[in-house]
Amino acid sequence: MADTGNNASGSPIAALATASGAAGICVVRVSGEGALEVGDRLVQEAARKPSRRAAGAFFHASILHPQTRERIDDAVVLVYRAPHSYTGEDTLEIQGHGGSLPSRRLLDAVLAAGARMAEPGEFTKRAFLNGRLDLTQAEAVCDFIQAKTDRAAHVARAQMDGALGQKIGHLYGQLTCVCADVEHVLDFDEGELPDTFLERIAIRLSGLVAEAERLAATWNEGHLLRDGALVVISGRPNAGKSSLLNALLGRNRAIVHEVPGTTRDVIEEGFVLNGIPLRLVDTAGLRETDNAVEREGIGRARELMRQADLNLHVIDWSQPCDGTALRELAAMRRESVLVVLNKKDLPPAPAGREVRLPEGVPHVQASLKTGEGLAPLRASLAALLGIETESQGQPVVTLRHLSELRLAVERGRLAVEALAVGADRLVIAAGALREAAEALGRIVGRVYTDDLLDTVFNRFCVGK
Ligand SMILES: Nc1nc2c(ncn2[C@@H]2O[C@H](COP(=O)(O)OP(=O)(O)O)[C@@H](O)[C@H]2O)c(=O)[nH]1
Ligand SMILES: [Mg+2]
Repeated sequence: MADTGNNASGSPIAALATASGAAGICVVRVSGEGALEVGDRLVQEAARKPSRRAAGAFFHASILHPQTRERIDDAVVLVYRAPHSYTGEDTLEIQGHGGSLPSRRLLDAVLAAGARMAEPGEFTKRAFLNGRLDLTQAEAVCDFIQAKTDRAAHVARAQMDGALGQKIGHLYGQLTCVCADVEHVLDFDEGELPDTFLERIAIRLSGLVAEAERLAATWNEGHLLRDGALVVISGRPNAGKSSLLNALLGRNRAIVHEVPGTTRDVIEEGFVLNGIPLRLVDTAGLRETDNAVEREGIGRARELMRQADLNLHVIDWSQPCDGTALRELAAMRRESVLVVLNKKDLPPAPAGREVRLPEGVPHVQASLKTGEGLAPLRASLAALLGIETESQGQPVVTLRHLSELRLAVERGRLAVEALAVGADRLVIAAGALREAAEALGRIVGRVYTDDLLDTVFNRFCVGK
């Protein structure tokens, strides 16, 4: 446990804040106690020493290497003073010319002037420790940088503004109140308690548990927004798998050919559906074969099918149903498959040999040649992935948040049950409520350990 309200400054850290490589400018950021003095050792002109400048000042200066006195570059220097900076510490931003060598030389000079290289996410970690943002806001910074779609960026931006942190913070506050009430009741004699007192606490608590459950249910969307969904196209050779990839992408990415076994390797393309990034994969057709290359391709296909968030299993409805396609289907998890009955422009297989799907398997009919059925196919795909609506800006949780929410829900329910039994279970209820509150506290970082901070900030890049 720790108090995040203090304004502690660490020793000065530095990192390149911009990506390395050819660019107009690069920004080296220095933060911590003594950051401005690090700047003093770099700036040549006596009148422009950063420690003598007011907060918000920016000026042009010649940058010298503090030991060799070599002129490194000229730069624009920005001065921030604690607590009014990203980290809450004294901070300098030095904007030099871009390019990998100039930026490396500038960073080297800054390190030689007394800063140490920052660890991944250390600037944001210091911002958290100085109470500039809560843990969910810090995590959102990383999500925002890594966002692959507008929708993901929008959700991350809202989380940076505190959308999730406020909800969790509110729940945490309420739960702490309930916990205090229960602990308060512990001091009473049983006869002194109003009849419905425990009942009223239990009702309040049930509402909080339901709210935690609602938040936990946003995990699927959060996972898809952050990690994307793996959608694997499978089926027998010539069923129309490559045609499906092309149709969804809207361009001829994969070779479509009447010769069975054309696609042997795995073809993967990015694709956005309702603001969710999808990894769409076309695979080798599933069949028995002596060809070693094709067999390898089929092996890879099966591996991907196991990992898929959704399998699009293509079946040619004009061909007599063969047992293999249905056996493949039976081996897939029901909730992760959508069958595409393709070639609807052709007559069906002869009577008695039509494709008959097992009861309850989600399926759509289409002709990937004419494009018929593509819109319902997209809609079913979205529905099965649980992304049919664009719930813009709703907070969505991560796996870390989910496991804490689950713990809170579990302990919350335990407390509700204990309250229902009555006064002799109050100690159990109070203990469960404390654990529930702590779980929520860890989500926003009101309660934390070094291990928790490591888990959160190790995902970051250096310089953020
Ligand atoms: N008539 C008809 N032919 C199709 C349809 N979809 C694909 N084909 C044809 O079926 C053959 C195999 O298609 P392809 O996409 O390469 O199948 P894959 O082996 O499963 O990747 C090609 O000659 C396609 O033109 C369709 O809806 N109707
Ligand atoms: Mg193919």
